[in-house]
Amino acid sequence: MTENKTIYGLATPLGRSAMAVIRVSGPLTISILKKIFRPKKEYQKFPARKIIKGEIIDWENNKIIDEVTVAVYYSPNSYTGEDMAEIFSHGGFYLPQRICEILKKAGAILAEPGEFTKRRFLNGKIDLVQAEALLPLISAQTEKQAKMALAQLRGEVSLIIKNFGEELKELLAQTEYLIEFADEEEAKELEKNIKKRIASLNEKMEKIFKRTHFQKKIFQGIKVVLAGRANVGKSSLFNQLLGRERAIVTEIPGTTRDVIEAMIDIDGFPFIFCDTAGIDFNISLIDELSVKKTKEYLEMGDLILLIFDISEPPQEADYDLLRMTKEKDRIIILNKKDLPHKFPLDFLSSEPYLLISAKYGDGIEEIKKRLKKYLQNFYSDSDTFLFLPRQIECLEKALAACKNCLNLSYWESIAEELKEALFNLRELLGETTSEEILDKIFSQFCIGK
Ligand SMILES: Nc1nc2c(ncn2[C@@H]2O[C@H](COP(=O)(O)OP(=O)(O)OP(=O)(O)O)[C@@H](O)[C@H]2O)c(=O)[nH]1
Ligand SMILES: [Mg+2]
Repeated sequence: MTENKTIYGLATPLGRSAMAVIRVSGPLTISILKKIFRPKKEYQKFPARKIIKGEIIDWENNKIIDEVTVAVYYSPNSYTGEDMAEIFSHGGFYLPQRICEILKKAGAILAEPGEFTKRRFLNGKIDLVQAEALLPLISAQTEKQAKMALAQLRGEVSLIIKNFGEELKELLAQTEYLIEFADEEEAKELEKNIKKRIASLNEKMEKIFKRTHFQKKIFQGIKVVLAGRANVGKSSLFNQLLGRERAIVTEIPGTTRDVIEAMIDIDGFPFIFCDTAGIDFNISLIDELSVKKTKEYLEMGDLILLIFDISEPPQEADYDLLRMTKEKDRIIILNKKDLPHKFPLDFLSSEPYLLISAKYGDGIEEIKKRLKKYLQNFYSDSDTFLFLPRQIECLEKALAACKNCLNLSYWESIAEELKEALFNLRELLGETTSEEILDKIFSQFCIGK
């Protein structure tokens, strides 16, 4: 058990910076601090949650290491729930590491990745959904990603899950009463009532579950694949969407070989654009591999921007592309509108399209508008956000068990399914999660988190 050891960890990255933050947590925090920290003012007891000015010293030779400020938190009113200190030192490479060395010499041990948050979780300050939200929050690149993570961190999601759990507990108690005690008259009414409540719970969980698929995608970035024949203007459009010359554009067909990916933020939503090799360019081994890769991206893309050159009649590969992406979400784009049109529109069998000129940046805003609209079908700021695979899997299992109840007639079996549903919701919140899974989750964090 490392739980009652006193740990330290750097909460900020090493490197040139004005400041660094070093955290200490555990029962020896105060005695270690007394050894290594010389405050400007004398204190009987370090005041809680106040900024205390002073120096970090190497007490063995009385050398001053750095001028710092320190904040002290007493158990249970701290991040981890234990006694804690945060040392605000100067940044850079040397000083923060030197202070860590002093902490080690004074008896603290280096924290494992995520150990501060793990202790916070184990001390009951947050549940697992809230703990898991931290990593997405600090790695969020767009407004919506941050919003989704913050909603989890604030406990908004957990509250809803807890309410589902409470409802399941009540249903389970009623079902058990029904099995053990209810007389015939009473049973009829109760059976009806329980089934009705299970159906309603089922509906609520299903509503949330249906949104998780896209929430996961938003969290990871929506993959938009630009596809088309060689030379239709995929890379030109890619660059326009990015607002910079990221991909090489030439008049030579087959310019793009490997897939190029880049993330852009459209109104807070992260889109990962993938520029691909022209699908019809197939003369050498490299081309063959390029085409294979493009096809893989066509499979895994969330949305395809299917690009045709309006200045040329459709070719075999255009038909292939239309067919290959038939089942996918796609936006048809007719490029090079500035040139004479030689592309018959009946080729598209009345599927809507956007007419653009990638070279001159004409029609780009309309594409962005369409992308935003595409996501609005799957996202609302007031959603309940569950977007990590583990979370979705728990909800899915709970929902499946709840659904089973509706098709069962033996009340003993229904009680079992209700227990299974409850177990999975508790798993979601980390109430029944194994040490092994917890270790896996927290090991993805950085040391000082
Ligand atoms: N007139 C005109 N030319 C365009 C337009 N868009 C692209 N082009 C030209 O078409 C040629 C090919 O453009 P790219 O963007 O490299 O086409 P691509 O689809 O990426 O081609 P590959 O990488 O070879 O598959 C270049 O000479 C572009 O300048 C457009 O809207 N109008
Ligand atoms: Mg290209």
